[in-house]
Amino acid sequence: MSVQSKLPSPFLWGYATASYQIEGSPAADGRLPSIWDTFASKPGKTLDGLDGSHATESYSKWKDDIALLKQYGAKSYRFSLSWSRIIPKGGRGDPVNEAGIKHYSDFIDGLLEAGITPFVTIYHWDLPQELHDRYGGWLDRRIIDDFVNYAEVCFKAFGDRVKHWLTINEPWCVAVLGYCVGIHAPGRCSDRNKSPEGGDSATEPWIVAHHEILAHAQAVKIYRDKYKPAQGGEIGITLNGDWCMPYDDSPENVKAAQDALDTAIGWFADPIYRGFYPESMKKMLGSRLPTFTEEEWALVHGSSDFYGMNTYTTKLCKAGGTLEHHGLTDSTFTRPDGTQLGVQAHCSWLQAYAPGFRALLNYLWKTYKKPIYVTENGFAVKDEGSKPLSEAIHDTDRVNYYQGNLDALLAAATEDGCDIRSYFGWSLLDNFEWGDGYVTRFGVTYVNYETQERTPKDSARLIAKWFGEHVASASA
Ligand code: GBH
Repeated sequence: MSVQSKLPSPFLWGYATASYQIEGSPAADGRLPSIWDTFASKPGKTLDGLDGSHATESYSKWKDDIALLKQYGAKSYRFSLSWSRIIPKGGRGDPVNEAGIKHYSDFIDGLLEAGITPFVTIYHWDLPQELHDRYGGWLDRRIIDDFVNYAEVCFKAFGDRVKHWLTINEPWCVAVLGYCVGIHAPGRCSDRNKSPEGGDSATEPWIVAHHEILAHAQAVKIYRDKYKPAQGGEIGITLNGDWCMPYDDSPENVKAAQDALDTAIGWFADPIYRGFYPESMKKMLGSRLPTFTEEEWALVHGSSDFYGMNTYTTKLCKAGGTLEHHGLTDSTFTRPDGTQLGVQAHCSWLQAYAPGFRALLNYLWKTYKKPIYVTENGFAVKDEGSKPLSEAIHDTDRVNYYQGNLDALLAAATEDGCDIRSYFGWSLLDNFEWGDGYVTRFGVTYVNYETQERTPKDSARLIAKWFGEHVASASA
């Protein structure tokens, strides 16, 4: 195979996880609850009624996780820090917890000793409960200064060794799932049966997103001004977003696909990379879309060194939906001729469709003109959780998903000219899948939650082999 048909070296490939989904040990070393501890412990909020109290016990088993990454040949590991371990009450006037810092510091040293580059998410959804109780968390502007203070504690403690930072994971999910649909913490929405504490699905998601964007941008400014000159790392945000294809070539469905992209991705990416909001969102929301001052626009525009891309699937979009968080569009996986777009995953929202992954890479590269870090991509095999281990580890649908998407990534990089610098599979381990509890499994490693035994699935071998064959050698 010629050099041109390989990915450039170094290419950061590996796996991603998030603190609340793997760590367990909720009360260890001074940690206090996050909104996810509170939410998941309420009846009916997770499919199996379980929360993250144990998960994969990675807080105590972190050396096993590093050994597994090493065994898989991973070059990089994307993980998130638990705010509640580092500043248990969360705020800028609250004490910093040295034991929490030491844990992550040791972990980072362990990764580096194993030759694995740490890729660190500062916030992956586990807000300290105290900040929610104090002023409503992301609903209040005070969150901006508290987030920036927390980020600075992280830069100071770990920035000598961490050169790849992500501020916030999937701000869309925080705003929409947490404050509009109410299926993620803190579980707010307009429906008082689901959210007796209050909530307004028509206004709160847009306010929350506004504060997320400002908190992200302010943290980036502080990093660039005070830490980057000496530490020399890079920083950005990571956005969820699936490729949106028109259901057919009718003009209204072509428009629907763009409106869906605008709301899924443009809501955050347009302000951050282009300095404006999508027209479709301004039209849809009017005065409910919070505006930025000129000074804030200057802060927000350009506030990400790269495009952080989490993506899983492709949707066929149709005009005429009623949900604003989908840009007033509907979507389906069933083509006009009745066939399915791809192989169905365990979760209803996911089908495998590699051409959509390639198309999205191209769209993001052309639209936002930033190097792309693929920070999450993965698949949950249907009914994997009810199969015996001996069957579950032969995860053919996941193998095919990764094979297809990795070939698509290579084509996007080498044939289409997209600048792609990382690929993280979601996830290293089966883990706490938020509202799905432990029912849905995304790992390339099977986890027995009774014994915490870890067993590699076929997909882990496929990915190691694929990258072994498709990254240019360092000297080339
Ligand atoms: C990621 O989110 C998360 O970062 C990660 O923590 C998680 O474990 C992983 O994916 C697997 O789920 O049709 O309105 O119900 C994935 C992004 C966006 C996927 C919302 C599900 C459902 C939208 N998610 N989507 S809706």
